[in-house]
Amino acid sequence: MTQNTQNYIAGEWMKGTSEVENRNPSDLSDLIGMYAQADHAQLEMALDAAHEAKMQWAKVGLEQRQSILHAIGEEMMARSAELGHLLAREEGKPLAEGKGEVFRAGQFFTYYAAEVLRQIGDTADSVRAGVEVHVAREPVGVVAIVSPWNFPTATAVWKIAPALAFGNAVIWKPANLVPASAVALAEIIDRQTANGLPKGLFNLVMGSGRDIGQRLIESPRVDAITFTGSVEVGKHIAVSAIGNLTKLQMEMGSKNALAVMDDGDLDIAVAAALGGAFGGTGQKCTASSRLVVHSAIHDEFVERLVAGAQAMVVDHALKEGTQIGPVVSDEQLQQNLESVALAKSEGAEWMCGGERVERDTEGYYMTPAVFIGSNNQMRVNREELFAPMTCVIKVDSYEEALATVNDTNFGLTSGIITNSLARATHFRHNAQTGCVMVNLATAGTDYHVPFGGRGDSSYGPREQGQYAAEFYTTVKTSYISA
Ligand code: TAP
Repeated sequence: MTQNTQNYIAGEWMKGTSEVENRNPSDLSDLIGMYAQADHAQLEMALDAAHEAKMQWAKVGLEQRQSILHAIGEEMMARSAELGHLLAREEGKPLAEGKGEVFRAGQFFTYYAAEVLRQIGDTADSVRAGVEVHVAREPVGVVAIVSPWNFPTATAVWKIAPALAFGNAVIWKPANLVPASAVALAEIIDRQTANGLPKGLFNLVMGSGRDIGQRLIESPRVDAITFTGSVEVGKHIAVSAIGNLTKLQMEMGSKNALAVMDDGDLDIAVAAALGGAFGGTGQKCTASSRLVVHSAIHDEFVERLVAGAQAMVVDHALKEGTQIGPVVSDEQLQQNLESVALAKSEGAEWMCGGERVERDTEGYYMTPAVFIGSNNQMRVNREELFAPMTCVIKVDSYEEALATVNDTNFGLTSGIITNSLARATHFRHNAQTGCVMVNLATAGTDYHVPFGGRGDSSYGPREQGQYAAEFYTTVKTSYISA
């Protein structure tokens, strides 16, 4: 279990000038700890250390770099039950989801350990006789990472692992709601300083987004910013980054739709809808908050969906058998209850859930909500919910379903349930999203292939897989006269 509650800067654990309370959203009487908030001077120390350490990292042989990344990943996977417990305690996701997230994050490290050796350049003949051309990728430099609370370990690691693999230094500002899992990860990375990881290559600065986050993304000493979070904060970061001409990558909000066709398998459809809408308590960028359902199977689908939602166990995240934990904070709970009220006021028909519930412990529990009779012009179907809540939109044809799926400012994921190869293929080609799922939930993605969206969902190069090299490296072309 994590020992520290401090920032990790230049390879040292450091107190901040103030502290923030971290409580378990399943049980508000459970104080996880008081966590240090970095001040501006400490951020400058982290920047100094990162610039120095990236030069040392360049001198570390690739096999050693691989072994360091591998060791981090292996430790995360080996300790996924323990670290998943901490994550569940801090963020409120059920134990199995917490463990799964940490294990997957470990796999990111071992995957990027392999990528270390795939960084080979190109050569070309010059148009000039006697001149040879080399094209190589070099690290972009010092990378600022700003991550959200909903997948605190996974979203951070899918940035930290490629950043280090491709030769960069990192300054990580996690969401202030989830400092414990951040510190636990920093402790694992810190252990690798004994194995050659330069001190200062990885730095953890905790604090609020408005203060330390803002200062970090505004710093001219940052070479690249990668952000996952809300569109609102993303747009704000973009203005600052463009002002400094800082390289930028962002993954933001979404409004994913799952289309359920009359020729689809209803068992698959109901399972995909329940998992997509309510997995992660609906607090995920890939959540199926719109279910676009063909009228021919609408009533049967809704009956089974509602029965499934009502049967889900909403309870303390650390209890075995819990399927939906609490939402992360009181602010999020109030926002969710407002979304439920909004759906009702806009004329959607309430079927179940959307109510605050009391459990043995004081926490932020809400039952999974299903609405039907909604249309795609309702605000509730246009704005991201980030809640255990979904709205059914009834359509009469595949064409209407596709048009509805695409009628959004976002474009992260979409899905279709169909047994028609022709429809699946047409949907794959015409859905305006970065990820498309056929006969699967809109959630659940792999780590070795790109992840990202279109529209307001994403900005800049894709994350994950080999595509991450686009963001974490910069290309150098050398001309050599023999
Ligand atoms: P945000 O409120 O946007 O916060 C994200 C991060 O930005 C936090 O670390 C936050 O710090 C920080 N931040 C806030 N204001 C800042 C500023 N002015 N300058 C620099 N950093 C600042 O998002 P959230 O509530 O944590 O997460 C939910 C959102 O993330 C949803 O919209 C969701 O869709 C999105 N998300 C997207 C994806 C992908 S891959 N598309 C994945 C997960 C989540 P604090 O800790 O102080 O708030």
